[in-house]
Amino acid sequence: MRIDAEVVQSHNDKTLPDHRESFGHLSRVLEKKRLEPTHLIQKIQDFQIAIPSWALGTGGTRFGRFPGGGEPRSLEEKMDDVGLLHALNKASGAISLHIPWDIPSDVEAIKAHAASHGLLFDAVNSNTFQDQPDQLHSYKFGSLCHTSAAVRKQAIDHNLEVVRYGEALGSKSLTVWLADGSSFPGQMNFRKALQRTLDSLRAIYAGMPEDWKLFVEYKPYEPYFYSTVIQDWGTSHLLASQLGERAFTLVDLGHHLPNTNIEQIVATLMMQSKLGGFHFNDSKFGDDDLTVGAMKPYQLFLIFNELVAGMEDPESTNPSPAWMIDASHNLKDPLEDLLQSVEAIQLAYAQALLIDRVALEEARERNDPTMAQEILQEAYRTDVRPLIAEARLQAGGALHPIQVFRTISVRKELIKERGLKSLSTGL
Ligand code: PSV
Ligand code: MN
Repeated sequence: MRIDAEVVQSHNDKTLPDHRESFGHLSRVLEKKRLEPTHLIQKIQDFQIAIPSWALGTGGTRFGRFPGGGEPRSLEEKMDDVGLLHALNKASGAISLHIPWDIPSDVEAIKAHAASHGLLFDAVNSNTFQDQPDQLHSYKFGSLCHTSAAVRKQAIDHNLEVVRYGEALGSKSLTVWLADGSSFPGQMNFRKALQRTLDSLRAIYAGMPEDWKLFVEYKPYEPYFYSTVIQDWGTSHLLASQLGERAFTLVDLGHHLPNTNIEQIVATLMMQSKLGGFHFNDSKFGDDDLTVGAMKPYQLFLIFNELVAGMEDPESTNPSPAWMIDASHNLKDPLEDLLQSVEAIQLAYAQALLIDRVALEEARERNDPTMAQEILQEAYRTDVRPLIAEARLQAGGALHPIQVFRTISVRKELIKERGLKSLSTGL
């Protein structure tokens, strides 16, 4: 299924008068603050957020999986789903693949398919956290950190194979997320495990093309875990620093212990030019992989405050980070959830663009926390939804993506095409 531009436009026509009114009001508010709406719109349109191929189906809890039907059955259908999102929001112009779930059998055909939807290939992801049926050695006791050189070599070779697929498709980065760790105290020699991980990553780094980046994720725990090898941003940063200039830390919002100050981590990494990528999601308790902005929208805004400060710093040498959603959908329609997540990211980004940075710096220099808070909240309390809608409208997207999604019965159509019991590969 594809959504024609005319369909989107005819839906937009119906709500255009209301939109004009609210956007007109917001424009006047912004202009009073000496903010130029067209400049903001351009920035919002340029901000593309990659969709992970593994988030297009139903996720699962430890106790069950309740699929909603019409899940993509192939890589082509996954791209079709991202194409649907992009047709509606014009902000999801990239897909992030996970090998071996998404092996492209015919590279040229896959590239042409992506181009037909206006999609690029973002970071490719390796998987050494599951055993594949045809695999010689098991990852039960780790992969890049494993005590056995043969297991480590198998995991390194897999990562290099992922790079080759990514190269063929036009990706420019590899994301490594490891479930390596231990379940019981005393089980693992921490020092040796970290050293082996560094050595394995060195082999992967050396095998990447010269214009590629390596993103290293961190995560403090998994259920049943006592330790993870790359437990926090500091460990990831240590590895990335030792690997070289093209290795970076990737921040996944769900990979922190409760109440961690993630915005401060972002600032520190950008200061060190080591923030490579971002996985957006939200959580209440652990790595819940919920819709972005569903729980802690103010925290998201504070994170974007640091991201924008870093990106707008003329002296910063941090490359533009790779933006991606990493979520799981258990109750909601995955496509609706992704539309909500993208919008939440855009809202936080737009609000961070409104911050009066000169005044904020002055307040900080004066040690005036009251004013600093006023300045941040002035931006955060501004309803920028009409600005995001206008950015979509001007790019040819929908004023109200979810409304269009529902009115034209996208899920019903997908179920008709793919069946009620179609299953997507992924988490
Ligand atoms: C597991 O927590 C995870 O969410 C990692 O963040 C990866 O990015 C993703 O799964 C896919 O492997
Ligand atoms: Mn992640």
